[in-house]
Amino acid sequence: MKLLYSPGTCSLAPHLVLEEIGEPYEIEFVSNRDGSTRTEAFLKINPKGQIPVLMDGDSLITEVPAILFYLAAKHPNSNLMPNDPFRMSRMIEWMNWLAVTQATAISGYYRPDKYSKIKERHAEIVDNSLIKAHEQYILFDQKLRDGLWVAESFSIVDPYLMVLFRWGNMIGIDMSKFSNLTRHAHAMEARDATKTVLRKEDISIWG
Ligand SMILES: N[C@@H](CCC(=O)N[C@@H](CS)C(=O)NCC(=O)O)C(=O)O
Repeated sequence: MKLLYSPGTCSLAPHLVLEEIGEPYEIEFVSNRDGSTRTEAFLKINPKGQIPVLMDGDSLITEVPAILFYLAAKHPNSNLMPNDPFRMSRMIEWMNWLAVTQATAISGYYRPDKYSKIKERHAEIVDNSLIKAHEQYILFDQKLRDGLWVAESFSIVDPYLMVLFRWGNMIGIDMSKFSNLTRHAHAMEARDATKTVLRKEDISIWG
């Protein structure tokens, strides 16, 4: 299996899950910043022009949630998905929330040009992104008050939440005021797989 990734981006979530599974895998750096995701060769791999991409033999998988579900389903012994219907629905709820609402909100902070070609509007888009992201972190923190992990036990959505927590630090939000999210980030950081991947990507959760 090979993951096309760029340090600290959303590809960090599948990278963490690959490491959790503990079987050999490869990673290949494709920058999301220097046009590498827009080359003819890359667009043949992913016409959406984005990482992450997971390659497993002839199977090619894109979109963070799809990659995470693929990895969990392919490695049932790793217990990375709950069987209980309610806990499964909780995991999917968060997966959707992170991918659709929060990652989209934060993309406006980094890439306001995707939302308007008019440069004068970019500062407002960045401000709105920060406001929207902040609102979601408040809700995440409230929802996480009943337990350490999102779906009672550790699952594929927890690494993804850690990625989005890290992004909060990166965009200058004071994440320390979210005590439940901070506890979750510390629990993630304590895992061997997380330590290995943070070292490989040469990044920190804290900014
Ligand atoms: N919905 C996609 C989002 C992927 C995405 O936004 N990837 C970013 C890095 S986090 C990227 O490759 N950006 C380059 C670009 O959009 O030009 C997913 O869940 O995988």
